[in-house]
Amino acid sequence: MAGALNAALKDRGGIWFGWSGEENEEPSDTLHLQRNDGVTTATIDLTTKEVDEYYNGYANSTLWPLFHYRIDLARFEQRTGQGYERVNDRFADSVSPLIEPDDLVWVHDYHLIPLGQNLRGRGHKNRMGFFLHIPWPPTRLLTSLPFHERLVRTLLDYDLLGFQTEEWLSSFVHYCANELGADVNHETGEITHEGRTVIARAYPIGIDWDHFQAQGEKDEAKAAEERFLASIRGRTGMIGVDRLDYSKGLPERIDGIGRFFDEYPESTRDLVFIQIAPPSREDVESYQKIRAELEQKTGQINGARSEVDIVPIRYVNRGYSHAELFGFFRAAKIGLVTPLRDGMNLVAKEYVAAQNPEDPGVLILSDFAGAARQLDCDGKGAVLVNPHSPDALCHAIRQALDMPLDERKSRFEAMIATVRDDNVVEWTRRFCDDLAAD
Ligand code: ADQ
Repeated sequence: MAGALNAALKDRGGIWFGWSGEENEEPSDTLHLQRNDGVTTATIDLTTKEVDEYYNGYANSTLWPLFHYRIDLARFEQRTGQGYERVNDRFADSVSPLIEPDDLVWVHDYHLIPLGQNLRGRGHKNRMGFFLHIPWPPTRLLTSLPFHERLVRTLLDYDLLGFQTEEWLSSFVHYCANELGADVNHETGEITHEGRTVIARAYPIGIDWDHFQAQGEKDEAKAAEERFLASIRGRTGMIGVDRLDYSKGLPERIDGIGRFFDEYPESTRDLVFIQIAPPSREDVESYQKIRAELEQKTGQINGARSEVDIVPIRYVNRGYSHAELFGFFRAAKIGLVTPLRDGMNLVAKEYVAAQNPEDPGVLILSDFAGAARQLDCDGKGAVLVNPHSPDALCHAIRQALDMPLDERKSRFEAMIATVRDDNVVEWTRRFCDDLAAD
């Protein structure tokens, strides 16, 4: 997300405001202003308590799991909910003096849902938009959130709301119509409630195509591709690249690969799976658990199937640059992107963007990623799977390994046009044009 927004700001100018990522024991209102690579950022620090309640607490232990349909992992604590509201209020205090009357205000993601309302309370009449990078959950899931209505009502103070897909949009519209009793115009996307109208639409995000292609031209990308190929010594490489997050379906993916090796034991000589998954949100307990689970599952399969010269699954717990990822994606003949739920998933698009058009790899993609709506291309693009089913994953891997070059090419050609054309610059243009239109 950060990469996408950086590109947007470089293109259009403006100020990026948010948390600095730093935490202090004592509260401080100091605004850090910086100019880097054509982009001005204004950030504030948070206290340790605020990070605990707002970031690790309400944003990442309540909203993130709930919005990814994981009510079993969601924690509902009044203390963290209040911390979330307080921090959003503090953000509004800090950013308010920076806003000129004719500025467009574009707020991003679940950490900042109430910010627009807080700014309205400080007298700002600007055009304000909000984009949600993650799914919007079905109404009956959302109503399990205490004070859900209070949270959703804050969204009605924006002028424009953006969602990644029609599915998340329609869940939001359903909530407004059924829980709030709002009037909905399905043609225009207008939602009217208590005299105010907000427009809600789908704006599927894309990759920074030009930047990513430029990364692919670098020596670093070529070196990464060669290193990957040298390491698999003539076997077929299959790759997964994800933040280490339970929404990404990593243990389920390993189960599917385990099923494949059970079904085709001889294939440990032909296929190697490389999973790159740098840790994220390590202070949150559910993230520590997922890491342990993944290590255990990978260890089990490798323990059962390795030989002195063969390790079927390689699990790499660190991040790589986009240039290196480009090289790895190009070297891997299968890209495995199987989240249980994902707003969009840009890795799927990056995998396609990195392929050699003369000999492209196969993308296996979860039906529950927003990206599936764009990359399935009427059944002739990505190979769609149900990520919960080890059998489905096993069959998809078999299909990918057996796929003739002609079919790989035609699937690639179906996908590449949307990956190239529906890019992040286009996404920003669409959203900002709609936001600016009165
Ligand atoms: P994320 O959940 O972070 O983003 P995703 O879109 O897959 O998910 O990835 C974002 C970026 O992180 C990609 O550019 C990718 O290359 C990079 N990345 C992932 N794993 C990496 C690794 N191991 N090393 C280096 N880089 C890595 C949220 C939502 C998504 C939505 C995006 C953008 O959860 O659904 O697509 O925002 O809106």
